[in-house]
Amino acid sequence: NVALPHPPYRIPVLGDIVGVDPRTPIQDSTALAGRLGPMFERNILGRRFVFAAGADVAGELCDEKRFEKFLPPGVENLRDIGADGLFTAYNHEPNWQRAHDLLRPAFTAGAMRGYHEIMVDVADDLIAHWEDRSRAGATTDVSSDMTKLTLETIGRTGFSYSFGSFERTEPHPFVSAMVGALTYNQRRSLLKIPAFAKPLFARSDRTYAHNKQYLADVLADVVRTRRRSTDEFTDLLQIMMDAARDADNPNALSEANIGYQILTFLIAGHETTSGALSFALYYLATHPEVFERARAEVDEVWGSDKPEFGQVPKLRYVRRVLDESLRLWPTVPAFGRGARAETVVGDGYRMAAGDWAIVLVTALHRDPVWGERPQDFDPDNFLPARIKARPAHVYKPFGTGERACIGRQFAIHEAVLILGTILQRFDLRADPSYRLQVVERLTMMPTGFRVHPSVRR
Ligand code: MNH
Repeated sequence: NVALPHPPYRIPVLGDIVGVDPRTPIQDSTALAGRLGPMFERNILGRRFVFAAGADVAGELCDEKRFEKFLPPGVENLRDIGADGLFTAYNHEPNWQRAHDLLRPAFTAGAMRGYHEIMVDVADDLIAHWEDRSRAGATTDVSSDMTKLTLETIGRTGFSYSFGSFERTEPHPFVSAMVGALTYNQRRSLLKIPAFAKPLFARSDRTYAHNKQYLADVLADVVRTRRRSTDEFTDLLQIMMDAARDADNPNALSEANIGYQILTFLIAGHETTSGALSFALYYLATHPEVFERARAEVDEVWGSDKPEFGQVPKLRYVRRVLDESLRLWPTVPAFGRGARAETVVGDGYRMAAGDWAIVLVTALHRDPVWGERPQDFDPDNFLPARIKARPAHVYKPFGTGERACIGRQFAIHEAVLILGTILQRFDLRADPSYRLQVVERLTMMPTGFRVHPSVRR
């Protein structure tokens, strides 16, 4: 068996902790990939992380015959919140297949038609907010606004539940509780805290308990609100509640599991799309030639009308802007793969059944298969001819195989609709001195990025 390369300063017991920053594990690992090659390991306080960063080895790990989804420590910790909900379920847990079969029909391309009007309504809230900023001649924080937008969208489409995000100046406390819980779990996956040091972390443990309780309160309110209502609903929540009442439905979920699905969708359904929109707006605001080309397409396809459902996927160039943003900054930056049986990866790296590795999507997306300057932003990377010229499995923002993202079509419809709407109505000016800075909390998101929106004349 070949040994994998690791960072140069390895210390007994502590491992490769020189340069470990629990705030930026992905960006640090991506930088390491540049020096250590397509497959390498980091040993952090006795915990071993194997990374697949190159296109060839990542492609092997995406082979569903040899590998399956694995929950690395960062994701496994989230079971404390998501338990056997769709995202955090182990492959063998029966509720995964049940929830997947039950909810899959609500996520087909055609099903997006049913969400379109609500998505347009939420877009109107964003427009009104940005018109205010425009009138005031003020800037606005892009990630914070995109989070308002995507949280409202998943709340209203999936659960007919509004968080009133645009009526608030501060983020909804659901968002702060979620960010706190995600950040805590990311740190906990990297730093195993020895017993003697536990008291030092008592305060952050208490804050976490608090956040977790708040998330539970929100989910209870979502269910209570539904039970009180006499209206008719067809949303995700209703699909799950109706199945639970139907004794013949093999996909009926327990009340507890429905709760885990609600939290899973409220979190997975907004945080990642918010990041994707924020990165795309960053590139649009800093690449005037791309902005003009995208706007010309919107003008041609939409004119000044509100978009009909079928007009959204016609924005081919805007879609390429989104795809390219998710290439450079895949907002779910890594996923775990476990070997189904003993196998050999790359140049002789042997894995036993159950051994696992992390596909480092950030590094995969900057592999030399992406050209000589993979760090450059170029939406034409997603022209059909260029896609065809690349090997399979080199673009994985939505994961892979059976456990890939169920919300992919939803995210793409929402994001293209919003980017089109912004291009149609606003000029954007970014502070020229801003340097992209990215925060990690298992997901990635720009921070401190503000634009000055002005209503287009
Ligand atoms: Mn989503 C799984 C990325 C939007 C709901 N999502 C995944 C995975 C990736 C991913 C990667 C697989 C992770 C793994 O293998 O461990 N998701 C994204 C990105 C966006 C996104 C980059 C937006 C951009 N996701 C959404 C939206 C929803 C959603 C929107 C819901 C409305 N995602 C899920 C769920 C899963 C998932 C649920 C788990 C699916 C499963 O395991 O069956």
